[in-house]
Amino acid sequence: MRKDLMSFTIAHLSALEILDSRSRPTLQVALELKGGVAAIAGVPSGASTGTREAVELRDGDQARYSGQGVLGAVNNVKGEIAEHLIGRDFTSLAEVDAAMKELDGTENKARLGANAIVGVSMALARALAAAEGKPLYAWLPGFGQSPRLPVPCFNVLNGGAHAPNPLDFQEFMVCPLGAPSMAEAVRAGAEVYAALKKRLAADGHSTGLGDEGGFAPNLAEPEEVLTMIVAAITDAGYTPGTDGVAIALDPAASEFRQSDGTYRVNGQSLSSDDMIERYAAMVEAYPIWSIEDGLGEDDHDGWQRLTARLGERLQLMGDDNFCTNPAIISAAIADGIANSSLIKLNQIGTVTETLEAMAICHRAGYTQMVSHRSGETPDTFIADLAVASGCGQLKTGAPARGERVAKYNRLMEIAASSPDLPFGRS
Ligand code: 2PG
Ligand code: MG
Repeated sequence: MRKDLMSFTIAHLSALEILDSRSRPTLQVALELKGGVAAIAGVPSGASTGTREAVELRDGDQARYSGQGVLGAVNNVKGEIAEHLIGRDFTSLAEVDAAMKELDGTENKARLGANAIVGVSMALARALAAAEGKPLYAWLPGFGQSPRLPVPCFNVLNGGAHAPNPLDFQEFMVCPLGAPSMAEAVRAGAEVYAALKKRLAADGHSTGLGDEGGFAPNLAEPEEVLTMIVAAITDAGYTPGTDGVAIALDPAASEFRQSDGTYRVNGQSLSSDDMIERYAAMVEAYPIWSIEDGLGEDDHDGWQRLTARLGERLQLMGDDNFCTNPAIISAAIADGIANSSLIKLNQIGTVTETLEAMAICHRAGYTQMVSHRSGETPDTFIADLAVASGCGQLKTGAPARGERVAKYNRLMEIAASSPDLPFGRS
């Protein structure tokens, strides 16, 4: 076993075009180490993407999947990447990730595709863990935070780019911060979700679902949604707030920022400062503890003012403006922007750089939340990543739809097999 740790060789590498949860093509990567240990990984894909994310390579051939095919990325795994990696001796995942980055040769993995590279990186991490006989969460390297089970943030109501309703804000999450255990936190999420469904139906709203499994009713005013969610938390028998079930928002404001720099919310045109005061009022009226992408990714000065105004009181998280990119996050920290970062593997394109981004946040006192994408596969890598990193927070959609539930179920499985792991925010 020790030998595997010191040095390993990739014997086979392959990829397949599969469908994600939104019926768009993505990659499944299969990797085998010399010695026979094999692993696969499914690559996630976003809809509300930051402009500086690593590039997801799509074929652009309009005759297939309206240009969304990923056969080019598949061929890059089976061709160039496989030729570069197979048969060589490596001693760490970081070495392989660096070798792929170098082979790609661009700043943003645009040549080979971040979707191709991240699939290989994830499959290799899984294979190396298996070769050492460890579960992935116990193998992934930490960086100072000890492993813990994360608070799950359930996206129970979808809008923005994830639903065809008039709601501009993208995500309304319920977070059982006060739950005593992983299993009780999942239970709270599911019970609030069921209570919300009942309320929506009773008020004559649709209970159809958005891309992340949250309801997508015909509501347009964010405060109206918040009122309904607080009522659902109470209906389900929980206390709204950080001692019980609190609310996290991801407005994904880049998506409704206009070319003149204003924000369009339910037909109203708001300046950055209007938005900041709107959030300040929301935080007074509702049990909100975290806001992600409250302003647009290019609204640098607005973000500084938002952080100065509400940063003491709230978790303010960068996503579209941070892109899990160590260099971008370092610059934002220096500029006093946000106090937390969302973490998505495919935004940066390797497991190693993802961990580096988390380490940078940790050193600066920025919290981190591991995240799914709106387009997912049943792959549960992020559940293990959240535990291994010890960041204490994970969002992976509603407690509904197989590709979301798979991650929550994985967390409960880890909790059951490792009863000593602490649970909750760090
Ligand atoms: C986000 C994500 C995940 P997408 O904005 O945080 O919820 O959405 O994957 O569409 O970028
Ligand atoms: Mg986001």
